[in-house]
Amino acid sequence: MRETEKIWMNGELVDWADAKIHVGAHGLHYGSGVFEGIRCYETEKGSAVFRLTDHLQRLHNSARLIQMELPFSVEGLKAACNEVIGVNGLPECYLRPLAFYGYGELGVRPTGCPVDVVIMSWPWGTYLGDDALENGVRAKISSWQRIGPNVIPHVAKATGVYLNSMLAVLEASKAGYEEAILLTETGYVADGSGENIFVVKNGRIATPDLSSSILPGITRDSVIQIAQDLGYTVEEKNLVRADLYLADEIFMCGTAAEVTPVRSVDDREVGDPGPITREIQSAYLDTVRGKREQWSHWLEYAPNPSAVTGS
Ligand code: PPE
Repeated sequence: MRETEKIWMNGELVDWADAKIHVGAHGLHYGSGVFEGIRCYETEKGSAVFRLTDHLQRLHNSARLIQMELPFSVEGLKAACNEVIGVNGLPECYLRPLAFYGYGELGVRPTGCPVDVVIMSWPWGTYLGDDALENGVRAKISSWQRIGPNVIPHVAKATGVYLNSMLAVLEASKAGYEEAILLTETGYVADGSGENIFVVKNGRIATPDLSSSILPGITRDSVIQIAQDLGYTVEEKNLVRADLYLADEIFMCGTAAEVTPVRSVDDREVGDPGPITREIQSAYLDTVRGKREQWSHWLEYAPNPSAVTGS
Protein backbone atom coordinates (compact mmCIF):
# COMPACT_ATOMS: atom_id res chain seq x y z
CA MET A 1 0.00 0.00 0.00
CA ARG A 2 1.40 3.37 -0.95
CA GLU A 3 1.22 5.69 2.02
CA THR A 4 -0.22 9.17 1.66
CA GLU A 5 -0.02 12.18 3.96
CA LYS A 6 -3.20 12.25 5.95
CA ILE A 7 -6.09 10.10 7.10
CA TRP A 8 -9.38 11.59 8.20
CA MET A 9 -10.35 10.25 11.65
CA ASN A 10 -13.57 11.28 13.37
CA GLY A 11 -13.51 14.76 11.90
CA GLU A 12 -9.76 15.43 12.03
CA LEU A 13 -6.90 14.98 9.63
CA VAL A 14 -4.09 12.97 11.21
CA ASP A 15 -0.73 11.87 9.85
CA TRP A 16 -0.80 8.49 8.14
CA ALA A 17 1.55 6.98 10.73
CA ASP A 18 -0.57 8.22 13.64
CA ALA A 19 -3.91 6.85 12.45
CA LYS A 20 -4.09 4.09 15.07
CA ILE A 21 -6.75 2.37 17.15
CA HIS A 22 -6.67 0.44 20.41
CA VAL A 23 -6.41 -3.37 20.26
CA GLY A 24 -9.58 -3.50 22.36
CA ALA A 25 -11.64 -1.98 19.55
CA HIS A 26 -14.87 -3.94 19.09
CA GLY A 27 -14.57 -3.90 15.30
CA LEU A 28 -11.24 -5.67 15.46
CA HIS A 29 -12.64 -8.54 17.54
CA TYR A 30 -15.98 -9.06 15.83
CA GLY A 31 -15.72 -7.50 12.36
CA SER A 32 -18.42 -5.04 13.37
CA GLY A 33 -18.06 -2.34 10.80
CA VAL A 34 -19.24 -1.05 7.45
CA PHE A 35 -17.17 0.43 4.68
CA GLU A 36 -17.00 1.77 1.15
CA GLY A 37 -14.59 1.68 -1.74
CA ILE A 38 -14.73 4.70 -4.03
CA ARG A 39 -12.53 5.86 -6.87
CA CYS A 40 -11.48 9.37 -7.68
CA TYR A 41 -10.28 9.88 -11.27
CA GLU A 42 -8.33 12.55 -13.05
CA THR A 43 -10.35 14.26 -15.76
CA GLU A 44 -9.80 17.28 -17.96
CA LYS A 45 -11.86 19.34 -15.53
CA GLY A 46 -9.95 18.22 -12.43
CA SER A 47 -10.39 15.27 -10.11
CA ALA A 48 -13.83 13.70 -10.04
CA VAL A 49 -15.21 11.09 -7.68
CA PHE A 50 -17.39 8.48 -9.33
CA ARG A 51 -20.86 8.39 -7.75
CA LEU A 52 -19.64 9.68 -4.41
CA THR A 53 -23.12 10.40 -3.06
CA ASP A 54 -24.39 6.94 -3.99
CA HIS A 55 -21.45 5.29 -2.21
CA LEU A 56 -21.95 7.34 0.94
CA GLN A 57 -25.67 6.67 0.84
CA ARG A 58 -24.87 2.96 0.66
CA LEU A 59 -22.55 3.36 3.67
CA HIS A 60 -25.50 4.82 5.57
CA ASN A 61 -27.73 1.95 4.43
CA SER A 62 -25.10 -0.58 5.49
CA ALA A 63 -24.89 1.04 8.92
CA ARG A 64 -28.66 1.04 9.23
CA LEU A 65 -28.79 -2.65 8.40
CA ILE A 66 -26.40 -3.52 11.23
CA GLN A 67 -28.15 -1.00 13.51
CA MET A 68 -25.13 1.23 13.81
CA GLU A 69 -25.70 4.96 14.15
CA LEU A 70 -23.28 6.92 12.02
CA PRO A 71 -22.24 10.19 13.65
CA PHE A 72 -21.74 11.87 10.24
CA SER A 73 -24.32 12.65 7.56
CA VAL A 74 -23.86 11.86 3.88
CA GLU A 75 -23.10 15.56 3.31
CA GLY A 76 -20.58 15.59 6.15
CA LEU A 77 -18.83 12.51 4.78
CA LYS A 78 -18.81 14.01 1.31
CA ALA A 79 -17.00 17.09 2.62
CA ALA A 80 -14.58 14.80 4.48
CA CYS A 81 -13.81 12.78 1.33
CA ASN A 82 -13.10 15.99 -0.55
CA GLU A 83 -10.89 17.18 2.29
CA VAL A 84 -8.82 13.98 2.14
CA ILE A 85 -8.53 14.22 -1.63
CA GLY A 86 -7.42 17.83 -1.38
CA VAL A 87 -4.88 17.37 1.39
CA ASN A 88 -3.24 14.29 -0.10
CA GLY A 89 -2.98 16.00 -3.49
CA LEU A 90 -3.41 12.91 -5.63
CA PRO A 91 -5.15 13.43 -8.97
CA GLU A 92 -6.40 9.82 -8.79
CA CYS A 93 -6.98 7.75 -5.69
CA TYR A 94 -9.10 5.10 -4.02
CA LEU A 95 -11.12 6.27 -1.03
CA ARG A 96 -11.92 3.96 1.84
CA PRO A 97 -14.47 5.28 4.33
CA LEU A 98 -14.83 2.86 7.25
CA ALA A 99 -17.10 3.02 10.29
CA PHE A 100 -16.63 0.55 13.13
CA TYR A 101 -17.40 0.05 16.77
CA GLY A 102 -14.36 1.30 18.58
CA TYR A 103 -12.81 0.97 22.02
CA GLY A 104 -15.21 0.79 24.94
CA GLU A 105 -16.53 -2.56 26.04
CA LEU A 106 -15.94 -6.05 24.77
CA GLY A 107 -18.66 -8.66 24.38
CA VAL A 108 -20.56 -9.11 21.17
CA ARG A 109 -23.30 -6.58 22.00
CA PRO A 110 -21.76 -3.26 20.98
CA THR A 111 -23.42 -1.17 23.69
CA GLY A 112 -20.88 1.20 25.18
CA CYS A 113 -18.65 1.30 22.14
CA PRO A 114 -18.22 4.51 20.18
CA VAL A 115 -18.70 4.50 16.42
CA ASP A 116 -15.40 5.55 14.88
CA VAL A 117 -15.30 6.79 11.31
CA VAL A 118 -12.17 7.05 9.20
CA ILE A 119 -11.42 7.81 5.56
CA MET A 120 -8.19 6.69 3.94
CA SER A 121 -7.06 7.54 0.43
CA TRP A 122 -4.21 6.09 -1.57
CA PRO A 123 -3.40 5.19 -5.16
CA TRP A 124 -4.77 1.73 -5.94
CA GLY A 125 -3.87 0.34 -9.36
CA THR A 126 -5.42 -2.61 -11.12
CA TYR A 127 -7.23 -4.77 -8.57
CA LEU A 128 -6.86 -8.20 -10.16
CA GLY A 129 -3.33 -7.98 -11.51
CA ASP A 130 -1.40 -5.84 -13.95
CA ASP A 131 -2.86 -7.11 -17.21
CA ALA A 132 -6.32 -8.03 -15.89
CA LEU A 133 -8.13 -5.20 -17.64
CA GLU A 134 -6.46 -6.00 -20.94
CA ASN A 135 -6.36 -9.80 -21.01
CA GLY A 136 -8.84 -10.90 -18.37
CA VAL A 137 -8.52 -13.21 -15.39
CA ARG A 138 -8.82 -16.92 -14.77
CA ALA A 139 -11.51 -17.64 -12.18
CA LYS A 140 -12.48 -20.63 -10.11
CA ILE A 141 -15.83 -21.45 -8.56
CA SER A 142 -15.29 -21.50 -4.82
CA SER A 143 -16.08 -24.36 -2.49
CA TRP A 144 -17.17 -21.63 -0.05
CA GLN A 145 -20.79 -20.48 -0.39
CA ARG A 146 -21.85 -16.85 -0.30
CA ILE A 147 -23.28 -15.79 3.04
CA GLY A 148 -27.07 -16.04 2.81
CA PRO A 149 -29.51 -13.16 3.41
CA ASN A 150 -30.57 -14.59 6.76
CA VAL A 151 -26.99 -14.94 7.94
CA ILE A 152 -25.89 -11.34 7.38
CA PRO A 153 -27.81 -8.90 5.15
CA HIS A 154 -25.88 -9.04 1.90
CA VAL A 155 -26.99 -5.54 0.96
CA ALA A 156 -24.71 -4.24 3.73
CA LYS A 157 -21.07 -3.74 2.83
CA ALA A 158 -20.00 -4.96 6.26
CA THR A 159 -16.42 -5.72 7.25
CA GLY A 160 -17.11 -9.13 8.85
CA VAL A 161 -18.68 -10.41 5.63
CA TYR A 162 -15.31 -10.21 3.93
CA LEU A 163 -13.99 -13.24 5.80
CA ASN A 164 -16.18 -15.16 3.39
CA SER A 165 -14.52 -13.40 0.43
CA MET A 166 -11.08 -13.88 1.96
CA LEU A 167 -11.53 -17.64 2.24
CA ALA A 168 -12.73 -17.83 -1.34
CA VAL A 169 -9.94 -15.74 -2.82
CA LEU A 170 -7.26 -17.56 -0.82
CA GLU A 171 -8.55 -20.90 -2.04
CA ALA A 172 -8.61 -19.66 -5.65
CA SER A 173 -5.17 -18.11 -5.57
CA LYS A 174 -3.59 -21.15 -3.91
CA ALA A 175 -5.01 -23.22 -6.76
CA GLY A 176 -3.44 -20.82 -9.28
CA TYR A 177 -6.42 -18.66 -10.25
CA GLU A 178 -6.74 -14.91 -10.04
CA GLU A 179 -10.28 -14.72 -8.68
CA ALA A 180 -13.03 -16.76 -7.03
CA ILE A 181 -16.68 -16.91 -8.04
CA LEU A 182 -19.07 -17.71 -5.21
CA LEU A 183 -22.40 -19.50 -5.48
CA THR A 184 -25.35 -19.05 -3.15
CA GLU A 185 -26.43 -21.79 -0.78
CA THR A 186 -29.01 -22.85 -3.38
CA GLY A 187 -26.37 -23.05 -6.09
CA TYR A 188 -26.97 -19.88 -8.07
CA VAL A 189 -24.12 -17.67 -9.17
CA ALA A 190 -23.62 -14.82 -6.70
CA ASP A 191 -20.50 -12.80 -7.38
CA GLY A 192 -16.72 -12.60 -7.22
CA SER A 193 -14.85 -12.10 -3.96
CA GLY A 194 -14.96 -8.33 -4.55
CA GLU A 195 -16.95 -7.83 -7.76
CA ASN A 196 -20.32 -8.40 -9.36
CA ILE A 197 -20.48 -10.65 -12.41
CA PHE A 198 -22.03 -10.44 -15.88
CA VAL A 199 -22.48 -13.09 -18.56
CA VAL A 200 -22.98 -12.51 -22.31
CA LYS A 201 -24.74 -15.14 -24.43
CA ASN A 202 -25.96 -14.65 -27.99
CA GLY A 203 -25.64 -10.90 -27.68
CA ARG A 204 -27.75 -10.69 -24.52
CA ILE A 205 -26.35 -9.71 -21.15
CA ALA A 206 -27.38 -11.28 -17.84
CA THR A 207 -26.37 -10.73 -14.23
CA PRO A 208 -27.59 -12.24 -10.94
CA ASP A 209 -30.54 -10.33 -9.54
CA LEU A 210 -30.30 -8.45 -6.28
CA SER A 211 -31.92 -11.20 -4.23
CA SER A 212 -29.00 -13.57 -4.94
CA SER A 213 -26.87 -12.68 -1.91
CA ILE A 214 -24.97 -9.99 -3.76
CA LEU A 215 -23.86 -6.51 -2.90
CA PRO A 216 -25.90 -3.99 -4.91
CA GLY A 217 -22.79 -2.81 -6.71
CA ILE A 218 -22.65 0.76 -7.88
CA THR A 219 -20.49 -0.33 -10.82
CA ARG A 220 -23.06 -3.07 -11.55
CA ASP A 221 -25.78 -0.43 -11.64
CA SER A 222 -23.65 1.80 -13.88
CA VAL A 223 -22.85 -1.10 -16.22
CA ILE A 224 -26.54 -2.02 -16.54
CA GLN A 225 -27.37 1.58 -17.45
CA ILE A 226 -24.48 1.86 -19.89
CA ALA A 227 -25.33 -1.46 -21.57
CA GLN A 228 -28.99 -0.51 -21.93
CA ASP A 229 -28.09 2.90 -23.31
CA LEU A 230 -25.83 1.14 -25.83
CA GLY A 231 -28.86 -0.86 -26.93
CA TYR A 232 -28.29 -4.17 -25.14
CA THR A 233 -30.85 -6.15 -23.21
CA VAL A 234 -29.76 -6.79 -19.63
CA GLU A 235 -31.59 -9.47 -17.69
CA GLU A 236 -31.31 -9.66 -13.92
CA LYS A 237 -31.99 -13.30 -13.16
CA ASN A 238 -30.76 -16.48 -11.53
CA LEU A 239 -27.69 -17.92 -13.20
CA VAL A 240 -26.20 -21.35 -12.63
CA ARG A 241 -22.64 -22.53 -13.16
CA ALA A 242 -23.51 -23.97 -16.57
CA ASP A 243 -24.33 -20.41 -17.68
CA LEU A 244 -20.72 -19.55 -16.91
CA TYR A 245 -19.32 -22.60 -18.69
CA LEU A 246 -21.40 -21.90 -21.81
CA ALA A 247 -21.00 -18.12 -21.85
CA ASP A 248 -19.71 -16.25 -24.90
CA GLU A 249 -18.23 -13.60 -22.63
CA ILE A 250 -17.96 -13.02 -18.90
CA PHE A 251 -16.84 -9.94 -17.04
CA MET A 252 -16.68 -8.80 -13.45
CA CYS A 253 -17.11 -5.29 -12.21
CA GLY A 254 -16.56 -3.24 -9.10
CA THR A 255 -15.04 0.03 -8.02
CA ALA A 256 -11.61 -1.53 -7.55
CA ALA A 257 -11.82 -4.06 -10.43
CA GLU A 258 -13.60 -1.59 -12.78
CA VAL A 259 -14.68 -3.82 -15.72
CA THR A 260 -12.45 -6.89 -15.79
CA PRO A 261 -12.91 -9.62 -18.41
CA VAL A 262 -12.92 -13.28 -17.29
CA ARG A 263 -11.02 -15.55 -19.66
CA SER A 264 -11.84 -18.89 -18.08
CA VAL A 265 -13.91 -20.43 -15.30
CA ASP A 266 -12.70 -23.71 -13.78
CA ASP A 267 -10.29 -24.01 -16.74
CA ARG A 268 -13.14 -23.91 -19.23
CA GLU A 269 -12.07 -21.29 -21.73
CA VAL A 270 -14.28 -18.32 -22.33
CA GLY A 271 -11.49 -16.87 -24.45
CA ASP A 272 -10.07 -13.47 -25.13
CA PRO A 273 -12.17 -10.53 -23.97
CA GLY A 274 -15.14 -10.37 -26.37
CA PRO A 275 -16.57 -7.37 -28.22
CA ILE A 276 -19.41 -6.59 -25.82
CA THR A 277 -17.10 -6.75 -22.81
CA ARG A 278 -14.68 -4.44 -24.62
CA GLU A 279 -17.41 -2.00 -25.57
CA ILE A 280 -18.76 -1.77 -22.03
CA GLN A 281 -15.29 -1.66 -20.52
CA SER A 282 -14.20 1.24 -22.69
CA ALA A 283 -17.49 3.09 -22.14
CA TYR A 284 -17.01 2.70 -18.38
CA LEU A 285 -13.33 3.68 -18.35
CA ASP A 286 -14.07 6.69 -20.53
CA THR A 287 -17.01 7.69 -18.37
CA VAL A 288 -15.08 7.69 -15.10
CA ARG A 289 -12.45 9.94 -16.69
CA GLY A 290 -15.06 12.40 -17.94
CA LYS A 291 -14.85 11.45 -21.61
CA ARG A 292 -18.48 10.46 -22.16
CA GLU A 293 -20.99 13.26 -21.87
CA GLN A 294 -23.87 10.81 -21.78
CA TRP A 295 -23.02 9.53 -18.30
CA SER A 296 -21.21 12.60 -16.97
CA HIS A 297 -23.87 13.08 -14.26
CA TRP A 298 -22.15 10.31 -12.28
CA LEU A 299 -19.02 12.41 -11.76
CA GLU A 300 -18.80 14.55 -8.65
CA TYR A 301 -15.95 17.00 -9.03
CA ALA A 302 -13.80 17.87 -6.07
CA PRO A 303 -14.72 21.46 -5.16
CA ASN A 304 -11.26 22.91 -5.63
CA PRO A 305 -9.61 21.17 -8.57
CA SER A 306 -6.39 23.17 -8.31
CA ALA A 307 -5.85 22.04 -4.70
CA VAL A 308 -6.59 18.49 -5.71
CA THR A 309 -4.39 18.26 -8.77
CA GLY A 310 -1.68 20.35 -7.16
CA SER A 311 -1.51 22.56 -10.27
N1 PPE B 1 -19.39 -7.45 -4.66
C1 PPE B 1 -18.49 -7.47 -3.65
C2 PPE B 1 -18.42 -8.67 -2.78
C3 PPE B 1 -17.64 -6.37 -3.46
O1 PPE B 1 -16.76 -6.39 -2.46
C4 PPE B 1 -17.72 -5.27 -4.33
C5 PPE B 1 -16.81 -4.09 -4.15
C6 PPE B 1 -18.67 -5.30 -5.37
C7 PPE B 1 -19.50 -6.42 -5.50
C8 PPE B 1 -18.84 -4.15 -6.32
O2 PPE B 1 -19.41 -3.05 -5.70
P1 PPE B 1 -19.18 -1.57 -6.26
O3 PPE B 1 -17.78 -1.19 -5.89
O4 PPE B 1 -20.19 -0.76 -5.57
O5 PPE B 1 -19.37 -1.61 -7.71
N2 PPE B 1 -15.51 -4.39 -3.69
C9 PPE B 1 -14.57 -3.37 -3.25
C10 PPE B 1 -13.20 -3.94 -2.98
C11 PPE B 1 -13.10 -4.80 -1.80
C12 PPE B 1 -11.69 -4.91 -1.33
O6 PPE B 1 -11.31 -4.12 -0.48
O7 PPE B 1 -10.96 -5.79 -1.84
C13 PPE B 1 -14.33 -2.32 -4.33
O8 PPE B 1 -14.42 -2.63 -5.51
O9 PPE B 1 -14.00 -1.19 -3.95
